[in-house]
Amino acid sequence: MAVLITGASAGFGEAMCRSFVAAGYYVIGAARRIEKLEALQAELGERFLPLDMDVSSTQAIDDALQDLPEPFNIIDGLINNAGLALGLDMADKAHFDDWHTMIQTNIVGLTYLTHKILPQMVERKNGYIINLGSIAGTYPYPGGNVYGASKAYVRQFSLNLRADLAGTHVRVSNVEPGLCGDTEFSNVRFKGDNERAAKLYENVEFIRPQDIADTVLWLYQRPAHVNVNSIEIMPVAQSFGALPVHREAPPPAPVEEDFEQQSTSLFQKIKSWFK
Ligand code: 8X3
Repeated sequence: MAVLITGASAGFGEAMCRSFVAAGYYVIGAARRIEKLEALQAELGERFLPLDMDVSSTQAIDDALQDLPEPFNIIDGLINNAGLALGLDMADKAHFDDWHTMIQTNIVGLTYLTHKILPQMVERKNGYIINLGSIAGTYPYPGGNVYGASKAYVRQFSLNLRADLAGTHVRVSNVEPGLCGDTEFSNVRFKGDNERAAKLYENVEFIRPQDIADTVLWLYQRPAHVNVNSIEIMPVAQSFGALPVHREAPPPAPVEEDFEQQSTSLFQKIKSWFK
């Protein structure tokens, strides 16, 4: 029996692989960058299986999951961690390709993998799906457009799975982190503008991958009768602001004289001509 963790080559995923192996689980770490996973395997040993998988491609998911060796072929934990944000432009300036990639990875990939693994969990009446959502799925912010919408999907999908899975003993949680550093998240979002990415974390005590890995492992180790539906985590340094209100003075109303005033002023004018 194993736990499958996507996005395992860096950040949250990598930290989760270490934590879960250290806790005694068999872990499949899935990602596109196989060389990073192999380095992780050299460190973690035989409890860790590197899996070359691009979650944005349903075909790649099918291919990767064929012929998993024992004991990795029985997956009782699925941690849908792979996902990305691309760009922070306003909706009218954003690139559709970026929107498409986010939808394909954060929504389609996560949904397809869940659809693929879920039946075996239901059949065995045992399983746990932990999705990585985001505070962006609850709180809108400028430039969050499709990224936030994709995480709102993950949030609602997680809750709807709970509704469908009643009586199956399969658990589902949505983990919703806020500002997290020491990951590639912002470097990817800003497309390699590492200076801009670094600025976001300047003088901020941010959440770290290990904080998320600790939380996910804690969830996984709750007793079988406990389901934490969602868990929202922010650094203490991050909080909420007032909702902005755009104010614009109305244009001055045209001055309309009434008929009596108009005729009086016209009469005065004509009178003045004969003076
Ligand atoms: C990451 C958190 O605030 O950058 O999902 O959207 S945020």
